[in-house]
Amino acid sequence: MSVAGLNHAFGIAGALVFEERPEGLIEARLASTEGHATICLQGGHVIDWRCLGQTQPVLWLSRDAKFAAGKSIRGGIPVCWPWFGAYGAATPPTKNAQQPGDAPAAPPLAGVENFPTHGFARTAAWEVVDSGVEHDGTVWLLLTLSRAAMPEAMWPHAATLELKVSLGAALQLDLVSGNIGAQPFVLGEALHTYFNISDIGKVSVQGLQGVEYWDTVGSVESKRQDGAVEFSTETDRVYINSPQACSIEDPGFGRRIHIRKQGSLSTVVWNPWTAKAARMGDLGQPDGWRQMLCVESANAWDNKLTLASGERHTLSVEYRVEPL
Ligand code: TA6
Repeated sequence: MSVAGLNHAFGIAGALVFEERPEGLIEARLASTEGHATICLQGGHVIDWRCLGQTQPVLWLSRDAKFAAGKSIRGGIPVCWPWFGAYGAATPPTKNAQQPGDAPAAPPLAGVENFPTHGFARTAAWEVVDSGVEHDGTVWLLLTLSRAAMPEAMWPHAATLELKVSLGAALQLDLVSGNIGAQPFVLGEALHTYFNISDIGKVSVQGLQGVEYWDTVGSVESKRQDGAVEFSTETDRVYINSPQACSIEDPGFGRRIHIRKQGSLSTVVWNPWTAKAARMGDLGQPDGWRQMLCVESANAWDNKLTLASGERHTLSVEYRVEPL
């Protein structure tokens, strides 16, 4: 649908407008009395969120981010679906390789070596379904990834996927997966959120004390979190069986970012540090990586989901900023 068509059908004066970026991608800009957010329709990808009282954006977006058709955008909130990480990786390493999406004992799919990391949803064209403003001024946008946009060769399952983004004093995302086929399938997912922070050496993640995690830097090891998560080297951890809330404490920006979730049993904490950031090349050289921290609400590794025929699953997360 064209920008004009989208604005005619779903635009809301003073609250929601659709615009085309110079590179041709279409964005939805949400505005409430509490803040502003921008969503790129490609990927259902929230790329910006600024809230009242905060001079610094809450989400990090790489200055090297590409806005090209079919390219993942570095930053914001990528939607990882219908698998997390490399397709078919044996995660955790103690289990046999389970092809995400396949019912147990299904034959492996052809061409898996080319399947995109973190699934295809974040680079696919999503469609607008509905929009609205609540009585409290919360503005929301409902998007869907149609079955036609789900590559059959990678995902031979009858699935539905919707994302509702709600902007009020908090930012809330509801990712709803459905199995409309006759067979169960295994699903991995994450809202892979990049937070804008003052400096990776000055922040911590609170709330994961005592939680078991897979440390995936170097050889994969199972460990247990001792105290707050602090950063002094490449960090890439999948906290499992962790439904609880957590928060990012950022004294440099004088704020605490609360992350509250439902329907998510995994929390992924990631910062690439120097060497991996240099290899990735799109984190804003030379040290853009110091201003980002991913805390991702997921169902991954031990917590992959099996959706039975007719079943729906919602992963919800609410972000809220509190001044310190
Ligand atoms: O969620 C952490 C992670 O899996 C890291 O290992 C790193 O690969 C990151 O995601 C970014 O992945 P991407 O495919 O977006 O480059």
